[in-house]
Amino acid sequence: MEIEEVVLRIVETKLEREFVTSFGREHLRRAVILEISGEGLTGYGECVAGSGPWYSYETLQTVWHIITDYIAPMVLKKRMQSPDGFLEQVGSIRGHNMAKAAFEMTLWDLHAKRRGISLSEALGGEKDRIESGVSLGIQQDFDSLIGLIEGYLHEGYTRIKIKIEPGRDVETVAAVRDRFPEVPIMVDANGAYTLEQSHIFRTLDRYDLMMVEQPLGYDDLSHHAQLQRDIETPICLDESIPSLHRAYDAVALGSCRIVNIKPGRVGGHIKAKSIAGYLHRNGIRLWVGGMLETGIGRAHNVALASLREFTLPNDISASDRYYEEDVVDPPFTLEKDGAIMVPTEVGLGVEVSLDRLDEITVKRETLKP
Ligand code: OSB
Ligand code: MG
Repeated sequence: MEIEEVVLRIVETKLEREFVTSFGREHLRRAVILEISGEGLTGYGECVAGSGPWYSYETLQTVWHIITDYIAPMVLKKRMQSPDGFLEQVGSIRGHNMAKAAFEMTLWDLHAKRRGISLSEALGGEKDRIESGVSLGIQQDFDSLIGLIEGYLHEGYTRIKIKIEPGRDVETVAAVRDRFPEVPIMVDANGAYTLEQSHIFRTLDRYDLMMVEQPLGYDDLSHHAQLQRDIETPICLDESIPSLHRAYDAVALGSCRIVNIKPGRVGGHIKAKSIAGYLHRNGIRLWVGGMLETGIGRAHNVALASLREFTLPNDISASDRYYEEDVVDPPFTLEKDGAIMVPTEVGLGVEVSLDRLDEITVKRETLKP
C-alpha cells in the first residue's frame, strides 16, 4: 500500500501520581504520537522516548528529528506490503530504536486494520488475557509506600514492582516484605548500582524477590554476569537489551535469567518477536515492560504480551493507574483476577479518541510525499 500521510504530534498529559526512579522524577508525561494513513485507513503508534536522555539517549526532540528528516523521507512514496520491509528500508540509520519502533509499530496497526484482524492476531498472539503487574516509583516514606501497595493489591494487581536506588533499598524491601509476606515482589534499580555494591543484592536475596531488574549499568553485561553468579535472585535486564545482538551476548555471558522486553526500546514488534523467540529458546523468562504509555502504546504492549513466550506478569497496568483520562476508548481496565483482556477488534482493538488527543497536543506536523 501507498503511505499517503504521516502526522506527528507531541502530547502532554499529567500522570495520576508523580513517578520517581533512580534517574529522575516525572509528573508530566510527554510523548510523540504517530498517525500513518493510506487507502482510507489510519494506524496509531506511540514513541517511548522521554523528555530527557535518562532512560536512553533518545529524547522527544531526537525522535522528531530522526522521523521527520530521515525515516519519513525514506519511507513516504514507497509501496509497503507489510511492516517487514520497513527496518531494512531504514537500516542505514544507526541506533535510534525508539524513533524506528514508533514508526514500525504504527505500520503494524495499519497493516492489521488492512487485513481486518486484531494486532494481537497479526503478531501471532495466542492469549486472550495478559497478567498485569504494577510498577511503583520511589516514595517519600515507608508508610506511603505500604499504603500505595495495599491500594493496588486491593484493586487486583498480582505483582508489585518497587523502584530502588542506593540508600533506599534493603530497608524498603524489608519493610514491604514484612508487611506482605506472600505477595510477589520485585525491584528495579534502573542501573543505579555498581559491582562494588554486590553485597546489597546478596542481602536482598533474603527477601524472596521474583527478580532484581537492571541493577547495574545499562551497557554493562559482563558485571551483570558476575553479579548473577554471586546471587540467588534472578537478574532481569531492561535497559541492557536494546537489540538481538545484546540478547546473544547476555545469554553467552549468563548476565540474566529474565528479560523485560519493551517493543519501543528494541526497534518495534518484529525485533521484539525475534528477541523473545531467541531468549525463550535459551531458557530466559520474559515479560513486557512499560514506559508509562498512553492507551495507544499500551494497546501495542498488550498485543505483544499476548504471545506465548511472555510468561511472567507484565508492567502493563490499567489506564487509570497512569492517567485520569486515557486517549483510547474503552480504556484498559483490570479484571477481577488481575488480568487485562486482549482486545479482539481490528488493529489496536480500541478506538483512539481524536478529540482527547487534540486536547493534549502541544505540537503537530503533517508530512506528505
Ligand atoms: O525501568 O521499567 C522501567 C517507566 C519509565 C521508564 C523506565 C521504566 C518505567 C516503569 C514503568 O517501570 C512501567 C509502566 O509503564 O507501568
Ligand atoms: Mg526497568
